[in-house]
Amino acid sequence: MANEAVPIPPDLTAALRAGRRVVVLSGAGISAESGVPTFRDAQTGHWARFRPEDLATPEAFRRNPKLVWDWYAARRAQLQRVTPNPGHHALVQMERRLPHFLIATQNVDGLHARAGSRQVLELHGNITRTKCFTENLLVDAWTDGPETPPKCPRCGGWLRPDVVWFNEMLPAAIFEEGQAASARCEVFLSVGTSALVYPAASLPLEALRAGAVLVEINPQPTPLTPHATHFLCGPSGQVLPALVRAAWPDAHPESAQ
Ligand code: BJW
Repeated sequence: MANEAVPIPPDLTAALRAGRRVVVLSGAGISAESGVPTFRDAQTGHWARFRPEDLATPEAFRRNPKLVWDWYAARRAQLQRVTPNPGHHALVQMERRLPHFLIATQNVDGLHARAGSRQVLELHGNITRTKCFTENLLVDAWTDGPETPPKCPRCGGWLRPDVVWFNEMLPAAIFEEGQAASARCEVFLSVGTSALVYPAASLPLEALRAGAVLVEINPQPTPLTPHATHFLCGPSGQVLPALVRAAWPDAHPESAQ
């Protein structure tokens, strides 16, 4: 893993200081330093222990709704024990200094908002929300009965987390906003994502096609790396604060303030 010494390209620092339009695509890696497991990292990722087709598809939920509900309930409980890390905080500092700044996150953990980021598109939903599997409507409250998952108070269907599983469409308006912002931005940061899951992984490519500088921040190369203008190799909890400090030396990017 790279460390604090990761060199920050001067043209990138200058672009940030000049207030260029910035879009960030974040993935599970940005929350790794908060203690939230990624999906595809060997040993520690969810998919090292479980098969996605058993837990993260509508078919899996139909087959074994209790298994899927319990897995998400355990992840929700774990999220209550973690806090945003310096990578999340650095993006808050960036947003405060840039007139056009947007985070499109694949994460369902809500940590960007908890850190204080305001312009956040949740492409894959949010694990703390619950909706009806039958009618797709959000549900705020329900009565726990003998069965798991609990039932929708309106129609009696199963309840499920409001996240996007494989073979499901992303929320259309949210994804379209991400696409439009990507096509307009001047700097695109792809942070902590394996860039394997579509359509989210198409956003950096759209930005590049439209002429943006593409910056990837990740301790490992990904399929996006050969396309990146700059590959800043290292954990986002170190690289993002270093980037903010290089652009705005008066900033204190590690903290929540
Ligand atoms: C660090 C770090 C540190 C570590 N600092 N970095 C064949 C080809 C192309 C596409 C498809 C295909 N077959 C099927 C598809 C479509 C499919 C897809 O893309 N599949 C690919 C896997 C092949 N996509 C879909 O199904 C999507 N819907 C769709 O396409 O709709 C149209 C359609 C409708 C009907 C039928 C068919 C199509 C929906 C995708 C939904 C993804 N859902 C999940 C679960 C969400 C809920 C939950 O949390 O449980 O989203 S899967 C999982 O992957 C999760 C993530 O958001 C997503 C992306 O993962 P991410 O964030 O990149 O994490 P990792 O673990 O992969 O990577 C972590 C990275 O961090 C690594 O690079 C590390 O190195 C790095 N890292 N520590 C910085 N400290």
